[in-house]
Amino acid sequence: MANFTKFLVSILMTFVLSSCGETTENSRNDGPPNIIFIMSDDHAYQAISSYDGRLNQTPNIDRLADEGMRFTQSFVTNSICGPSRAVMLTGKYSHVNGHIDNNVAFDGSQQTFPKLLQKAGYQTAIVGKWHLKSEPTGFDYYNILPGQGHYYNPDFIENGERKRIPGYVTDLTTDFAINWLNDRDENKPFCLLVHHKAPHRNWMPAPEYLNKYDDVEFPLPETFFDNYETRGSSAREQTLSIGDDMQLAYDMKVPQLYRKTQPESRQTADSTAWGLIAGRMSEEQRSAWNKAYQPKNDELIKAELSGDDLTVWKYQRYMQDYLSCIASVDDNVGRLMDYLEERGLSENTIIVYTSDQGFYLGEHGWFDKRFMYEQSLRTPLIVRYPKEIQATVNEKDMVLNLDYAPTFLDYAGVDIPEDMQGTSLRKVLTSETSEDWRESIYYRYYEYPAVHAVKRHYGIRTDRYKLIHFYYDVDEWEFYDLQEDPMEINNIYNDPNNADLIQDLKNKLTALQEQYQDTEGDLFLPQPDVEIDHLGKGGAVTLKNPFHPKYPGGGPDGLTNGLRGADMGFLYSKYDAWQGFEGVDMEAVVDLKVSMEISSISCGFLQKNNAWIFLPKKISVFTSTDGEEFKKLKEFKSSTPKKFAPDKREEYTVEVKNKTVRYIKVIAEAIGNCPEWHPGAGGKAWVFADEIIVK
Ligand code: SGN
Ligand code: CA
Repeated sequence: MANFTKFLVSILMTFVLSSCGETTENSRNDGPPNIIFIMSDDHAYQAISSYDGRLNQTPNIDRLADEGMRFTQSFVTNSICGPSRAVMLTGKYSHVNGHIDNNVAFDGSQQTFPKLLQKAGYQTAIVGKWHLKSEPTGFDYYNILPGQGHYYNPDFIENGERKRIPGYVTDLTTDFAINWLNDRDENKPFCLLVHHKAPHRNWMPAPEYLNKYDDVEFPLPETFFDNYETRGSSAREQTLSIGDDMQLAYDMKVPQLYRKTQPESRQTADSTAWGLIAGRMSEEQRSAWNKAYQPKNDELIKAELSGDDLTVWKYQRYMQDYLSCIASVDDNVGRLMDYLEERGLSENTIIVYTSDQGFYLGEHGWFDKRFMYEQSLRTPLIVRYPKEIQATVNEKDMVLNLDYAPTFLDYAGVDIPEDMQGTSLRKVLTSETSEDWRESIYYRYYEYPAVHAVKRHYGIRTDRYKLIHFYYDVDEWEFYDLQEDPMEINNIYNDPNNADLIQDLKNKLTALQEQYQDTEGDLFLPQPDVEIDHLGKGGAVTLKNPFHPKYPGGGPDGLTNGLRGADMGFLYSKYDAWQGFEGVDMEAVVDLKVSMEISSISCGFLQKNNAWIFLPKKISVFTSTDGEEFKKLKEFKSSTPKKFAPDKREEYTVEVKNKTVRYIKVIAEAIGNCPEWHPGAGGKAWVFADEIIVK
C-alpha cells in the first residue's frame, strides 16, 4: 500500500472508531462525565470540618469541598438507611418506591438511575454497603457487604459470591473500588458507587486509630441534658439516648462492665453482641485492640462512675470511636481522589460525597437518627466537578437526596423520566441562585414500632419553620421557629399567636402530599392481628421445644388463643400473634379437651427472611383420640429460598373427612441455621407460628 493510502485508511479508521464511541482515555475528557458517588453511613455534618470544625478535622473531604460546591441546606426525605438509599436510586419517595423502612426488601425490578446509565453506555458498579436486602440490579459489578456488614474481616458478596476478607472495612471498600477502576473498559464512561459502612454503630476504629482521640475532651452539645419539656411523647419515649440506651459492652467496648449498663433483660444480649464482634478479629487485631482499650477501660472501671457522670463519659467514648471511624473514611476519600488525579480522571469525573442521613452526636442527649429534627434531617452534600461547578458554599437552596438520580442522569445526557420526583441539581450547582427552586421540603418516616422507638411522622420544613405531625398511635403536632430556636427545644404549636402561620403551613403540607401523591398514608400502617373463632380455640397446648420469651405470641396457649397474624405478614402487623422458635422445631400437641368431629386443621407460618424467619422445611399434621397414638394425616414440604423470598403468612390446611378427634399434633421442622447466601449465614433461623386453626 502506498504511504498516502495508508494515511487515508488510518484517518478513516480513526473516524470510524470514534463515531462508534471507541474513544481513547484522553478524548474521554470531553465525553459524558464519569461519576463517583461516595456515601458513608450515618456521617453527621457536625463531624466534617468544612461544615463544623469543633469536633474533628477531615482534610480530604474538605479538599473536595474546597474544590466543589458544599450544600448546607441538604436534607433526606426519610432519615434511615435502606429507605434513603432507595430514594437515591429511584428519585422517588418511599411510598412510591415501596422501601418505606429497613424491614422491607427493595424491589430491584423497578427503574433506577444505575439502570438508566447502564442503558446509555455507562459501566456501573457498587462497592461496600448496600443494605437493600434484594440482589443489586443495574450494576455491571457489585461487591457488597451483607446486611450491615462488619468492621473487622468483613464478608463481602462479589457478584453473588460470598467471601470473608481479612482487613478493615473502609480500606477494603476503597481497595475494591480501585481494583474495579483499574479493570474497567477505559473507552466508556463509568458510574461507581463507593458506599462505606463507617461510621455506623458500633463504631469500631481501624487498628491505626485505636487511640486517636484518647486525649481529647469533646464539648458537650448545648442540648445534651434536654428534658423534652414542650415536646411530644415521641421525643420523650424514644430509646436512642446515650445515657439509657448505649450499652457498655457492644457500644462502649467495655465488656467487663456489661452488667452495669442496663436492665438485666438486656445484659446478656449486650455481652453476646460484643463477643460475636470481638470473635471476628484475628489474634493480631485482638491484641492490638486490647492493648489500646485495656488501659482506658481500667481507668473507667476504677472511677466507678454513675448517673450523669457515666453518661458524659459515654459521650466522650462515643465521640472518640465515632470520629476515629471517620478518620479512616477521610483517608480513603483522599486515596480515591489521588487515584483519580494520577490517572488524569479528576477533570471529567463528578465526585459526590454524602451520607445516607445525618446523626445525633449528643444533641438532645441522643445518638442515631429517624426524627425530622435538624441533626438527622440534614445530610452533608459536596459535589465536585470543576468543569461546571464553581468552588463555593450553597447556603440557600434546599436540596434532597431525592434529587441525586435526576442530577446524575442530567449530567450524563440521559432523559430524566417523568415519574422521577426529584429535580436535577444542575441548575443550583451552577451557583446562579435559581428563582424557581423549591421553598419547602416534605418528609416522612415510617419505621415504628421498631428499634429506638421513634414514632411515625411526616412534616414540612421551610427555610424558617418546621411543622411535624406524629400520626400513629398518637396524634401530636410540633412546630418550631428555626430562626428563633435553632436547637428545636421550644415546640410552639400551642401558642395561639402562631395559629395563622400553622394553618398556612398545614395547607402547604397538604399541597406537598398531593404533589408527591402521598395521600394514602394509611396503606403502610401496621395491621392489627386477626381474631378468628374456631373449634380449637381455648385448647391446651403442650410444646416440645419452648418458644423464645421475646416472641411469646400470646403465651403458653398462644397457638390456640384465636388470634392470628395479619395477612400482610409480620411486616406491618403488631407482632402479638406470632410465637417464635429460635433454631428449633415447633412441635405442638393441642388437646381439644373433648372429642369432636372436625373437618379441617390449618396452621399459619411466617416467611420474613430479613428478620431471619423462614418457613419450616417440613410440616406434618397428626390426630389422635387418646393422646398416645397419633396418625399422620399429611405432610407438606417447602424448599429453603435461594435468596430473599417475599414476606408472607403462609397457611397450610389439611382437610379431614369428618373425623372424631381429641388431640392434634403439628410438627414444623425448622431449617436450623440461616442459609449460605443470607447475612445471618450459620446463625439460628427462626420458625414463627401463629395459630392452629381447627374447623
Ligand atoms: C441497627 C442498629 C441501630 C440502628 C439500625 C438502623 N443497632 O439495628 O442502632 O438504628 O441498625 O441503622 S445495632 O445494635 O445493630 O448496631 S441503619 O443504618 O441500618 O438504618
Ligand atoms: Ca444509616
